[in-house]
Amino acid sequence: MKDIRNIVILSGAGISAESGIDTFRSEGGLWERHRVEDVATPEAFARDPDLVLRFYDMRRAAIQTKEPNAAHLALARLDAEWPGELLIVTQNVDNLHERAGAERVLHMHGEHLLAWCTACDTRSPWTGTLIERPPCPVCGERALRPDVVWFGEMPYRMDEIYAALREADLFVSIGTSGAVYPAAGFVRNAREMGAHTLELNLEPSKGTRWFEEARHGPATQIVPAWVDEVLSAAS
Ligand code: BV8
Repeated sequence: MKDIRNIVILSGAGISAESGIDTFRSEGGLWERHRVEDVATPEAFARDPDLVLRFYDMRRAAIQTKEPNAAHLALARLDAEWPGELLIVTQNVDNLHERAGAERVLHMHGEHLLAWCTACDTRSPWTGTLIERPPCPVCGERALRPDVVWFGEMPYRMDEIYAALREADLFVSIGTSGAVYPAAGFVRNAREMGAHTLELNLEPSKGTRWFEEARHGPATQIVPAWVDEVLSAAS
């Protein structure tokens, strides 16, 4: 731990599971009840916008009734106390990292609580619904869509992510199945750059073989324990 200065953390749906937010691939998960190609692709939005807008209106409402858990709070503490570089790259579109107090957070797949106007290309804070086609607060056009990255679309701020991976001494993946790219490839990028790699997940992920170290269990247990370890080693 002594020579660890720069940390990159990748989080997925598993870190928010114990806050009551559905994951995608687990028993009864989102992708069991909805076909990805029906609700999370630009083609689906063109084909049946009501189905897609209702899907995201439902999830946007749901996350606003949930609270950050001990794993989110532990990462917020690490963000506040870690003396070196730290970047929390999340695949999650919920805002529980920020609600827990974390600041160095990057949403590579977008955010539920933003609406993107496809007419004037601005993003506006949004807590309500989009199904009724409300006007854009900036240009007035009724051209708002969820500000999330759908399959086949380019994730956000990839340059910043690759730059942080290049400088990372430690790459930690939390609560993700490693099923979706380019996020699932970050462990190999980090490893090629000489970073130590650690998986914290309920069970081995699809990419578990790429990690030098893995700890398995509920995020609310294994993440606070790991953060205590890291901060006590740093002091
Ligand atoms: C792109 C936003 C071009 C919307 C999402 C290479 C090979 C094969 C395919 C591809 C490839 N490159 C690109 C593709 C295509 C595709 C892809 O990966 N398809 C997969 C299905 C094979 N990727 C794309 O289309 C991406 N765009 O590639 O553009 C490009 C190429 C190169 C470089 C730049 C651009 C865009 C993908 C983004 C799609 N949008 N989300 C929304 O949320 O609705 S993806 C969405 O699903 C999430 O954001 C997340 O990324 C993914 C779900 O994964 P997880 O978060 O891991 O959740 P999951 O349920 O799967 O797993 C939960 C894990 O937690 C489990 O392991 C479980 O054990 C664990 N867990 C559960 N409970 C707990 C726990 N752990 C701890 N504690 C607990 N309590």
